[in-house]
Amino acid sequence: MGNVEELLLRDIGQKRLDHSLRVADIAKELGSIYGANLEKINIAALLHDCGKYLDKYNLLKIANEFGIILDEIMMKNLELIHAPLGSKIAKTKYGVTDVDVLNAIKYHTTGRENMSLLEKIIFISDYIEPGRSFPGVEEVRKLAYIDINKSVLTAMDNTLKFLIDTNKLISIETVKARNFMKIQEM
Ligand code: DGI
Ligand code: FE
Ligand code: FE
Ligand code: FE
Repeated sequence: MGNVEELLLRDIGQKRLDHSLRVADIAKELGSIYGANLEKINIAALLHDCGKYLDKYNLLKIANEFGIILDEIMMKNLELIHAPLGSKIAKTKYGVTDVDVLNAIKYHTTGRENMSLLEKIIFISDYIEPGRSFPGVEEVRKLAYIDINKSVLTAMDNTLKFLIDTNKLISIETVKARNFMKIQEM
């Protein structure tokens, strides 16, 4: 096991690490298809959930220590915090300096406008890795290998429907990201 994997095992546990390894496998497949840097993909995928290890009390405390500005949506959906927090942990604990990698981690849950290829690959690999069974995931899985933009847009639409159906708040970033992909498509 690599050093990164050992640290991750301690931080996020075996189940989350296994998920991250599956994300990395898919992300590298997509990276070869779309011509992205496989080393960056690997480290972004392995680390994308590195902020997910903390209990809720510590989550808020540590997010605060890292200077993460929490908006009301994040305060009411603590799940959203692990992405920006993970980006900070990737930088400080794992020594990642590449801005594209850090952004892929930061925006892997909500997406954002004008995502880079690396950001899209991490976002969609997280959504389609073989452990996932969301409604509609099969279509997104197929699309990912054919048209990454269409797959990202479809995943975002599915997530928005899911958030409405489960009475959740929707992050502004999630809406902006989806509208951006939709406008590009039109
Ligand atoms: O950390 P993972 O479970 O691997 O995956 P993730 O970081 O993509 O988190 C997925 C969850 O995030 C999923 O249940 C949907 C949720 N999510 C995505 N956008 C939003 C959101 N939740 C809320 N409340 N608001 C959003 O805008
Ligand atoms: Fe995540
Ligand atoms: Fe995701
Ligand atoms: Fe994940």
